Amino acid sequence: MTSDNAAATASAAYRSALEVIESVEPRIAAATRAELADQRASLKLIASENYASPAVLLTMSSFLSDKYAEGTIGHRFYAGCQNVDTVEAVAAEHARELFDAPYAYVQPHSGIDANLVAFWAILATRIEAPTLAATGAKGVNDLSEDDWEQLRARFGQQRLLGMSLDAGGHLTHGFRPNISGKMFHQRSYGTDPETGLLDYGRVAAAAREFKPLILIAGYSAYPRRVDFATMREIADEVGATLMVDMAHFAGLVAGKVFTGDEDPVPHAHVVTTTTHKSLRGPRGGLVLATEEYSEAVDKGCPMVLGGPLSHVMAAKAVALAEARRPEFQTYAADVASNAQSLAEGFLKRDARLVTGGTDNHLVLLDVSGFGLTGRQAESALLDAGVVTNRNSIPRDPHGAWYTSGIRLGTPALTTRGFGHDEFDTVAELIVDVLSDTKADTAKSGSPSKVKATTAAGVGERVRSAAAELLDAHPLYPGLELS
Ligand code: DSN
Repeated sequence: MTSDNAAATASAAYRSALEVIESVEPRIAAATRAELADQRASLKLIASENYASPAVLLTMSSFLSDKYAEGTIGHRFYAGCQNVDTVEAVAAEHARELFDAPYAYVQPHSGIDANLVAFWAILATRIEAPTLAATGAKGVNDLSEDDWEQLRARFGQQRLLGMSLDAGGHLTHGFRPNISGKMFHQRSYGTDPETGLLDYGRVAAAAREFKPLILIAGYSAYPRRVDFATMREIADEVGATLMVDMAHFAGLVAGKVFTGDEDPVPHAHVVTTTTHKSLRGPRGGLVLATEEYSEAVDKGCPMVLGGPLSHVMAAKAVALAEARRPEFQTYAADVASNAQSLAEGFLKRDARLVTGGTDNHLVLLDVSGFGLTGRQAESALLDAGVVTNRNSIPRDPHGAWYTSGIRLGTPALTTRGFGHDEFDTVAELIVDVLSDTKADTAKSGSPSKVKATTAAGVGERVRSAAAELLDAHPLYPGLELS
């Protein structure tokens, strides 16, 4: 199909679907149309968002949603799952081939779910099996209440070492308000106070002292690459399982930007990811594992997951098939080189970046130099049509809610076709807004709780400059809803 034909076919499909929806609940049809209009009209720089293809999006609107299929391929708790088996097997096959992984599990509904499956699988493989052997039980169903009590006590004493939230780690990596910080005794490793970079010597020292069951690598706001071979050496030295959460950079792994020591799959025991960020698939998660952990991962549903979303697994299969095409490697390389252009655009305008730059898909802008908190900057940028999210920076004086940083990523706008010049202009527009935004600190002693005001006319000027860029790179070109 040519791209013109594909756009015409997708337009017809969406128009028909919206007509059907409109006849039942017009407000939902209207919100769906409005969301496309909003996304088309804004500079989307949220590092964890992207635009999936019409093929991926359309795959989710299907009859597969109507089927219950708890369990796993060929072993379901419901009858009549042959088509779901096909869908799950095709998605898993694409995931294994794309990432060169021995085993893939495509059921998780999100990245947090994928991490829960991984935690359970690691506990089940590392702790449950020896305990089962000691009790003489053949399986989990044979365990007595006393055995379970012992297991719970043993689980409670396990340790997790992950990257701290303010250094760029994720809340599921042991942050207290998340279950990961409650299931495990938790400790974090940070980054070097001078450079903001990961210091593997310090990670190793923390691992030697803490002796975690699980060492987690991966991040959601660290703008640099990670040496997973070294992380594996550290894990092996202390007998830990290396779990890598590649939710943010799975697209760069799939697109062969991260290879060798920077590809987590050959080094980690278990790898988790979302499918909707740089991987550009539907909203969801997946887990890759070595054979040793595969049996326990396969029990993710119903152990910690609700029934699989078969229509989303189908869309994962379509997205993973797209990611296996050569053009996805070009896309991934562009995501990384565009992030460099964005970083250079900030640096030449004297803005401060955490770690001084980037070599992945995101930059972390320290907005304290503009006299703003992350929350004030996020809000001023949103008013000018630039969608970002506030983010802590290492040792952030304003904490995780107000923050001192803005996280910006290139995956979405690269999908729209933005290149180096456009990202340089994006940096210029952001610096314009932030330079002309002043916090009203006179009203309160705390700069974190007050509003900031952008000088008159700046928002309009930036909106109009952004509109020029966006018009030149339309989202879903040729797709018309009316
Ligand atoms: N929502 C993801 C992100 O923005 O990084 C993390 O859960």
